Amino acid sequence: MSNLLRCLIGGLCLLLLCRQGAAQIAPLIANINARQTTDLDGQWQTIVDPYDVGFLDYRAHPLKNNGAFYKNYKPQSKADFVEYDFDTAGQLSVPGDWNTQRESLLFYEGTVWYKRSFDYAKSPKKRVFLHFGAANYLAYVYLNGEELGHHEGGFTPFDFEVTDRLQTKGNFVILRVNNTRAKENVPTINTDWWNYGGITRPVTLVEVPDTFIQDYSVQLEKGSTRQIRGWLQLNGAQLRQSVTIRIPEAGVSKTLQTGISGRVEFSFDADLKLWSPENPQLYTVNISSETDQVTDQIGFRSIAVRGIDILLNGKPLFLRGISVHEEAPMRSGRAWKDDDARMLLSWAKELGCNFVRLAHYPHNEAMLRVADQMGVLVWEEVPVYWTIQWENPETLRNAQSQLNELITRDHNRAALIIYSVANETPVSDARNRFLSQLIQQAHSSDPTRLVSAALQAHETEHGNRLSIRIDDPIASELDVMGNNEYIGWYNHRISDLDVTDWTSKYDKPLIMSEFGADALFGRHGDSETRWTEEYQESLYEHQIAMLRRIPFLRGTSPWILKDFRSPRRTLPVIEDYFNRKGLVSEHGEKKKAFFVLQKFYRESQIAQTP
Ligand code: GCB
Repeated sequence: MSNLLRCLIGGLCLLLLCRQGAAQIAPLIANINARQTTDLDGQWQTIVDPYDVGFLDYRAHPLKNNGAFYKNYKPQSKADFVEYDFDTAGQLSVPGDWNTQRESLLFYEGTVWYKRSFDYAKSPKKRVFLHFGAANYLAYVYLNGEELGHHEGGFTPFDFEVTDRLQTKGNFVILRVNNTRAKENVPTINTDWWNYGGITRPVTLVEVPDTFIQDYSVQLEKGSTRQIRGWLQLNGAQLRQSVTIRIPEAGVSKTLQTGISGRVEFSFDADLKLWSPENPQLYTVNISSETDQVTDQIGFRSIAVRGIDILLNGKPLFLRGISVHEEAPMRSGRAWKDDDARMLLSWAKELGCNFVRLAHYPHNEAMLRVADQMGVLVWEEVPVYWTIQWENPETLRNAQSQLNELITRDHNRAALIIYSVANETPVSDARNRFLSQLIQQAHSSDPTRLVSAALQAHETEHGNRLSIRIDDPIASELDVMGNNEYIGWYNHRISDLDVTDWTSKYDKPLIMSEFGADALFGRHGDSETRWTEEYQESLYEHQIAMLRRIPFLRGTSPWILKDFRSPRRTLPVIEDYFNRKGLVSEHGEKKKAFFVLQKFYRESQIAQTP
């Protein structure tokens, strides 16, 4: 085959790896923290632009002249008309949501422009990528007055190659970040969480060699506890190379050859100490090619389902979980750093958890890294929440792209065992088709993990008993069924939990992915008085008694670890725009129900210890 043909095929494969519809966006680079990076975090100049005057002219056409804010144009004479100025505008911290940094922005939904200047001395023969951990929701990115591209979806990473656009001095990067809700978006306009806007995760310049290791998977083969199966993808001009995978502590060293598209797949045996919540063993894995090398910390464990059981490393397991929103533990706003992850997961551990459900969208990467280190199993989720536009192909493409970015970022994390593709979505043919495509995508992109969704079962009354049957057509395609129920809060009374029976049409494990009740920390009363710690405590007691009677239950993740902000929650004094179903208040105070769940988990742990 001629070299020209090889290059063409290689180039085509790389193009296919780029996400559809966002051609300017570069393929994601795995494990950027192990790369040579320059962080662009800190104070950025910002302009709040509710009418998008820096983006559209008064006829709503895109601005191309010097009035466009991304040009960062400065008056050339005293008569020059320029109606914006980043240099004298206010600042916001990056990473960070804008809502909790400035009182006037708490409820703000619209555009904020961000600008940051930097110098950059690029090493010869290196390529540079501008990487964003996340920006909610829509981000247009410009460098030195030119558009790099845009990204949709508020919770996943994206990057742009800037190798040929960087100057040694005086670069400026500008973003238009817009968090306006829209029906066709993912999520759609209606949610029960705060629509935090801004550049909510770190911004980094990543420097890599001309041909670099773009991504790799080093994981145990599904169902195996000793066979490693994986692949590696190079990016650049020199796509055929010899590459080596080394795990020194396990005595592994394998040298392989990439094909014309820069990819190689591999499979070999290794004698490994398996990762588990009790022993979160991580191995240093060195991956090198002729032009590049990268080191990761990877744990090896197997996760599978057999009938109604979930098997971790071949042994049945009960997932003692808790649902978590991505809100900082002891300050306001979005969580994004290691310390946040460590504190949230420490609370989960104190509860006795071996599992967390990261609801309702992809959380930051630090959460996964810290879960790997602390030994906490993870359910990750895409924001296909409530009523998405099931018939809209653009909405599906958007959900697929967010799922793809999530899988690409986290597919080497041992902690991650479940991808959830939806939360409380009403059954219809269009919804079933939509979810079916996401389920297939998750299974084919990452065959080593389980796929779930938080469903809602419906009940019938039989005399004085309540009967609930899990019978959702999409469940037949899931590995694990999730189910949310609010018996004793949104429907029925707490005492009805004592007469509720569960059945399922499917021979599959169930995780009760939500139940709960709101309680304001420090508000007391009897167990029938709403909003009190005693009501919440009683609901947990009766829920747990009911859960113990579900034969196919293999996990729980009650709603929720900590009180979180939600614009739906308007009740003065009690809610004040917080969902109060937390077991911990927004200030870290533990409510009575915390200790009820802790007791249940301690008992389950003892029952499970061999
Ligand atoms: C649910 C949703 C969750 C809400 C929760 C609630 O069913 O999945 O996002 O926050 O109920 O508190 O109502």
